[in-house]
Amino acid sequence: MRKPIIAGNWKMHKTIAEATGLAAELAAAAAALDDVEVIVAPPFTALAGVVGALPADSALRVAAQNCYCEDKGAFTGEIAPSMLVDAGCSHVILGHSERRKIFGENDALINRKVHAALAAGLNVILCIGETLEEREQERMYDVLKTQVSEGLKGLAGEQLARVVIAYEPVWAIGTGRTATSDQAEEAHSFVRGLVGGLFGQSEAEAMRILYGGSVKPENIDGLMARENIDGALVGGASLQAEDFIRIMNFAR
Ligand code: G2H
Repeated sequence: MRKPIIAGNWKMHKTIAEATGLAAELAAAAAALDDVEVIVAPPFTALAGVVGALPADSALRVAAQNCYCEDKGAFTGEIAPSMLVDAGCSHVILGHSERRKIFGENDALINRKVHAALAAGLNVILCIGETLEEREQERMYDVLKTQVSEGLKGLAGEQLARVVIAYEPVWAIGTGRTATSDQAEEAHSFVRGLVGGLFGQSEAEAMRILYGGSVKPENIDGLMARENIDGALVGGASLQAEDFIRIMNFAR
């Protein structure tokens, strides 16, 4: 049985005070849910504040939204994986489509980041997903295959166990247009098959694959009902406690 994960990606939203307040509310709700892993990804400036505001035994885990692939050095504006560990993070989101599209990140760089994050002891949420154009040109499977095989290249068993994949079709991100549960299940099942082909059947069975793209309290139920959907990476609907707590509760 794969334990479901509900992760909130706050993107470039929230002051330190707003982030710590929301995290405290979510931590209280997460404490009652021992069958769901709940993760929040505040902006960098709020990470240490959020971790500091949580009770020592909090079930809420904290992720960063990105990191660099070096441990230190002259990389102005970048954050090392070890700095995220120092701030109290347990996870990092890598390869989000906004990083790929707006900041030009490619699979090779993302793979270096995955290795660096895992080496520092972080868990990785690796985002993949096709654009609308790629889907319409029937290149979706090729794109997913490349993103999975390049993103996970060179990983061994123990490291792979600390990776979660988030399938986020780019055309569904922040658009209000969610993939149907059939479309999502089809992609998730394909991705699980890819992991199986690359690493083995038991690794594929153990891999949590989250869906992301306009997840809301109204559509989480249908997504979670599907065999290969193990949770969600939630953007817009993770910014208020009420919606996110409803989503957390649907995932049980
Ligand atoms: C996809 C998702 C969170 P939203 O980016 O990663 O955002 O739920 O707003 O589409």
